[in-house]
Amino acid sequence: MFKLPPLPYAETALEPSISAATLAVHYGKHHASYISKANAALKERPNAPASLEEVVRLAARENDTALFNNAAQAWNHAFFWECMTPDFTAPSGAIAKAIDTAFGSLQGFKDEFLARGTGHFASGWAWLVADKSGALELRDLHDANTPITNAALTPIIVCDVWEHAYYLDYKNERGKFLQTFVDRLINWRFAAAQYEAARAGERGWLFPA
Ligand code: MN3
Repeated sequence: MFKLPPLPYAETALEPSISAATLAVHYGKHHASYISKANAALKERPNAPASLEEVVRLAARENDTALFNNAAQAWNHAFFWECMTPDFTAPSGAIAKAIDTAFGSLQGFKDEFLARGTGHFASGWAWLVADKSGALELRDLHDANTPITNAALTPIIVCDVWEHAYYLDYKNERGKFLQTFVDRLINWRFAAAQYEAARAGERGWLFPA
């Protein structure tokens, strides 16, 4: 049985970029529901792995759609909360260099991430991922899909581009939400720790057991 992990900040902490009303529903209802539905699906699988990461991979391998969708959404949302902070941060050190190598500059990263996220059709997630060599790239994945099913990739940053992530605050303007995300919300300390894990061949952030 998995529990809804605590948010790493108060529901009001990201205002005005993300309102408490959005977080109350997004975290307290949507994320909580993915966890309870994943737990319900796991009742059908008495020998399921103990870690959510392994549950997601098992469900993907076996095409167990109900378990995969809910377990992956439970994981993706917990990771997404960690990718944001009320304290303004900026990339420095190794990840700053990797951003410059992959995108030309921080502005280049912001522009490409925004274009990926706004260009993504319908529900999904905009990811910054690293491979084992430390090269960064963007992936936009549909619905519940997640890079943790790809052993070659480590997730660095994600932004939820499902409408429930921004509709209360930005209505239909996903681009404005993504602009705020890249300009103000990204937790570059967390991103740097993920990046170091990727380069060291370590697992990075894990869903709380
Ligand atoms: Mn969501």
